[in-house]
Amino acid sequence: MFFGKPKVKKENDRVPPNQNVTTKWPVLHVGNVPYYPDLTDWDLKVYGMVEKPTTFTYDELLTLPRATAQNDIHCVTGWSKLDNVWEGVAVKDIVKDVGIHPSAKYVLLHAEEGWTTNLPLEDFLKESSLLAHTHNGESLSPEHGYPLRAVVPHLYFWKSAKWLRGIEFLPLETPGFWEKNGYHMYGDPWKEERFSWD
Ligand SMILES: Nc1nc2c(c(=O)[nH]1)N[C@H]1C(S)=C(S)[C@@H](COP(=O)(O)O)O[C@H]1N2
Ligand SMILES: [Mo]
Repeated sequence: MFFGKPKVKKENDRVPPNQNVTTKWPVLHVGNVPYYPDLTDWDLKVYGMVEKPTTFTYDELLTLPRATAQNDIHCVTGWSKLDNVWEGVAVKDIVKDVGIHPSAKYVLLHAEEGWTTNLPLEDFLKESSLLAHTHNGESLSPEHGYPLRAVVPHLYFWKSAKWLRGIEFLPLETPGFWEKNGYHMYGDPWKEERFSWD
């Protein structure tokens, strides 16, 4: 009799090299946690190499189809957290009507206080990328990115900008905050692309 490989991935196959699984959720960022007593002053700008630059209010964002995703996150400092359930908006729904110009090849995500991170357009547009407002059934806490954060689970978690306020489409790759400070331009956890010299 033939027994196939088990369908469920073993935990080992899910944890990239030199990462440790935690059930806690560490808080990591530079700068201050922004607080929003109400969201009337909040918006999300989608701009750069697009036909129709668009500004979303929070209410407008909530009218878009609701996306749910389950994934694992891997922080460059060595912790991984498995089976996160996120709710929010799929990237493809945010960019649907903005008309990304064919010469746009990269994205720079802009957060509060001018914090940025860069990634290739193709990676941002991946099916698994989303803009999340909810984690494991609860609204994001201020520390984890309320009201909206990016979640790009296939790259190290520093690419997942908390307190997201802008999505800029660019023809050339522009390093973001950590990328300027020695982190890898791409950041594949399976290849351990932690630093620019890796
Ligand atoms: N705006 C902003 N987003 C950020 C960061 C930051 O400093 N500022 N740090 C990144 C890093 S290094 C990591 S590991 C994750 C941590 O997210 P968490 O605090 O929700 O675990 O957020 C990323 N997003
Ligand atoms: Mo990180």
